[in-house]
Amino acid sequence: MNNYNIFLLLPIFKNLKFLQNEIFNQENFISRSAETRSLGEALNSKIFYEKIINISIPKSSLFFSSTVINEIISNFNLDLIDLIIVDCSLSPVQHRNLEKAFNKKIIDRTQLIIEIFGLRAKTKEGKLQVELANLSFQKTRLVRSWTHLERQRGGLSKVGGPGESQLELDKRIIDTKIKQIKNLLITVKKTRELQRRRRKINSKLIFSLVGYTNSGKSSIFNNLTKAEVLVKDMVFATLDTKMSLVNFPEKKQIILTDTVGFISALPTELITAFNASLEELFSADFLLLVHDLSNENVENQANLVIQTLFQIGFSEQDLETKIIHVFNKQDLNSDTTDIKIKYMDKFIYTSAVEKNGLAGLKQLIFNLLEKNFLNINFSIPLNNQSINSWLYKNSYVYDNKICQIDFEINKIKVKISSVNLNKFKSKFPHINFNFI
Ligand SMILES: Nc1nc2c(ncn2[C@@H]2O[C@H](COP(=O)(O)OP(=O)(O)OP(=O)(O)O)[C@@H](O)[C@H]2O)c(=O)[nH]1
Ligand SMILES: [Mg+2]
Repeated sequence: MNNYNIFLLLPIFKNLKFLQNEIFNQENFISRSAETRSLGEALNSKIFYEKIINISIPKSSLFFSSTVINEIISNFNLDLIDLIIVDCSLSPVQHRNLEKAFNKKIIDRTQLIIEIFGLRAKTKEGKLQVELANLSFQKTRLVRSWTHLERQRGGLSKVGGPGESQLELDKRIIDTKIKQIKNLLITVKKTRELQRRRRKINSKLIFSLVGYTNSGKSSIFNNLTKAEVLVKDMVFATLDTKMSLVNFPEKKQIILTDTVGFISALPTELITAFNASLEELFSADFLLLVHDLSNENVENQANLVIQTLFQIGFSEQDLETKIIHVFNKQDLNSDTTDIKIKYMDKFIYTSAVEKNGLAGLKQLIFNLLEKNFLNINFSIPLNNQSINSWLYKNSYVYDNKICQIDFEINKIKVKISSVNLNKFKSKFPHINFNFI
């Protein structure tokens, strides 16, 4: 989808009963509509017309009332439009009827997000995941329209017909494709697990940048790692997880990962399909939750991210210990007095663009890293090269002297991670040491 002229229809609901936590309400309307605009533009297209439509009860057959539809047809020149985006979830019936009424291609919010993910996916895994999401979405459409046809036939569901067999055939084709993709993704998942295990063996702490789309995760990632991940003022700039080492004093290192951004009403098809990427978050020792302070809806966005983390399987205790809030874009707004967010145990303010607060963020990470290290005094038989070189390779040696009492012994003081200390103990069980 490229260079389309888009007509954006933004429903706003008067009756909160119909919100189902995903549609517009008066409270978040402005930031939600700005977000949808950027979603539309993410298709490399132009928002040509835009209309806010007040709705009290959505019509089951057309979503909008026929008065609204006629008004749109007579007030706008639809010939200039290639695509209509309706910012909510449409049922298959509403979708089909609206396309007929406007005689235009229509997509709803779920399709829009899947479409953008499709444009952004670069790796084989990313592409497979988007295809899986798309097929799962199509499948629900087929099943629902099938139910609809059954109802039309007055409940004679056992009687077959040409429409029925075509639908069954389509459904079978989709099922086969879904199975194939799932099998391919299982292989990808196994490789990831292997990589994860290897990383754990390396005993480096993993910090994952998570947060709402466009909050500045990649900007922070690039600043801390000197990598060059695409940074852009657009939603879902990052789709595929990126990973890089960050160096600290005393030869310490962490692994930093940059991940896909979250958004309100992220289609469940996408959450399921992107499970493999999202699972990557579980190996994180800490989650750097990046917030965009310049967005007036920052509190809602933060709560949504936390809610999504719950949804994918993090426990309350995980989040309490793992979350570090990073309030980014401080250059645009430093007033956070009204923001109420959970798990505020650890937090920091940054501006990735003006490079403020990044040294503080590194210090915060370093302090957490320090907590994970132990100060040990080893007593090593003099000139035992293998133990010496093991220690120099796997720990930070800050003192190495011949013992003043027993001249056959080297006293080596190090900072070592608990994982590496355990390795040392099993490799060299006869060596004495004490904690400093
Ligand atoms: N003023 C200001 N702009 C920032 C700051 N950090 C990031 N930005 C801008 O915000 C936009 C989004 O930044 P990204 O780093 O791509 O955000 P992201 O969270 O990785 O976004 P997705 O990958 O799309 O989820 C870019 O235009 C950045 O230049 C900041 O501290 N201050
Ligand atoms: Mg990014």
